[in-house]
Amino acid sequence: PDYDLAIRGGTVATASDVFRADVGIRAGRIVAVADRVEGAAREIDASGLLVLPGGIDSHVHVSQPSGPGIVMADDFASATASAAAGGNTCIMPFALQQRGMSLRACVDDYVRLADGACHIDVAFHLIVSDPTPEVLGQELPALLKSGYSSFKVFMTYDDLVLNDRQLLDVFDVARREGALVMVHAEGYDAIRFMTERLEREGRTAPYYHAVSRPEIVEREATHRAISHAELVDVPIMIVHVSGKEAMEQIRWARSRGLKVHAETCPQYITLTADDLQAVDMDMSGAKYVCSPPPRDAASQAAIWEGLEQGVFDTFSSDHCPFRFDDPAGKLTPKGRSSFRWVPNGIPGVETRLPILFSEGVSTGRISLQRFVALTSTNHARIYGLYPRKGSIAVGFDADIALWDPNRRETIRQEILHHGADYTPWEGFAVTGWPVMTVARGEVVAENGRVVGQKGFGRALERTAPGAGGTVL
Ligand code: DUC
Ligand code: ZN
Ligand code: ZN
Ligand code: ZN
Repeated sequence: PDYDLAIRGGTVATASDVFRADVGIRAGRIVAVADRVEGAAREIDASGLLVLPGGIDSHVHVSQPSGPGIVMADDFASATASAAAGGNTCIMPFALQQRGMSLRACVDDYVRLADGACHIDVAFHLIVSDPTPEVLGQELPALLKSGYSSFKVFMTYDDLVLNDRQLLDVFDVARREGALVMVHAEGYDAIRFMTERLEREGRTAPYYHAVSRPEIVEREATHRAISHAELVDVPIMIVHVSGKEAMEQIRWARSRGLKVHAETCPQYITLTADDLQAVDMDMSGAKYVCSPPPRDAASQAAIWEGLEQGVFDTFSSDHCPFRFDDPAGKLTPKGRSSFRWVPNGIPGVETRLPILFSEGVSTGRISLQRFVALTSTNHARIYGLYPRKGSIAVGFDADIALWDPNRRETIRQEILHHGADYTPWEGFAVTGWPVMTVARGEVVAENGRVVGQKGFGRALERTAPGAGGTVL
């Protein structure tokens, strides 16, 4: 046969077009996109379905150390299984440098953990937490040259925060190496000040996590990151933008011609700080503790505007899963004593795409093309995976998700594949669902079942950011 697989009769969407076509696949690659593709060893009938580039989730945390006694709920096997079931064909987790350790040694650890475990492809970003002369002078430049072309820095957290001088130093390395810096923009000192005041007042329930880091704190750090990036002349990505305040800074930066990219996440269009209040301010609010915290209705509306108008390049999950009812998760003894110690993060790699499809495409807020751009193509372009991943065209990896645009589902923990014991979207009704995921030509998930092999997914090397076309 001419093809290993043909996906026939569906409606193909890319970031620019929607059209009727069959897709022919050989040796894991797309080799034909045409009116009729015949003579395949296997055919999949996609009539009535959308044929979309597999989701790329460029912001996912897997197996990251998260504090004493705390265990992240997903390893590479469960994270990639969950991602595949949710219509994704590639995730981009972080290789975290722990203070006092070599960056290279940390990267090697993550690659070892991922090896043989992944259902779909992964491509690592770095996290730099300890920019020693050795890291700035040798390790980081070498890694940025060798296929790790983006790294994240934090402006808060005791174990991760970089001061302004350190930010400028790592930005400067990124500029020299043509790398992209992802910035967690929340201000450390302001959060400490707010946290200590709340604790003195006895306000320690999970809800006060949101009060301790209001939008002002995010706006200030976003402005500072942008200013430092302008000084150094380096492109940055402001990750997990939660609301209108930080968005104003991003618009301002762009109006000055600065290369500032922006990402947002499902929690900022669907959750609010009120979700952290839970019932009687009990500990169940901890299920929604993430950073930045979800805001209010006005910020949700602003985020939607940004998704529609192109303020945001990427829509990622920021999957950062902890079990709820578990002393190694949200309910550590210390976490019960104050929000300050509740691990920050929520699971979402499997629900990201259905939430945006339903709330965005099914409601008519965004086009199908924009959905594809926000969930796949722009991730590939910005992070150096294009033109290998991120579209449906001849020569690309056969990374494809089939969607039933009319299928109604209710998100529930019992249908998900992640390692967490809850979903923040329990009971959330959606219209539109990924019914099959094909990764490099192999069916890896089908109708809620993960059918692919652990170890099929590979760790990918990347080219320089934006090498595959316009950086948006
Ligand atoms: N930042 C993230 O990007 N993810 C989870 C927690 C955090 O602070
Ligand atoms: Zn972050
Ligand atoms: Zn951009
Ligand atoms: Zn994150």
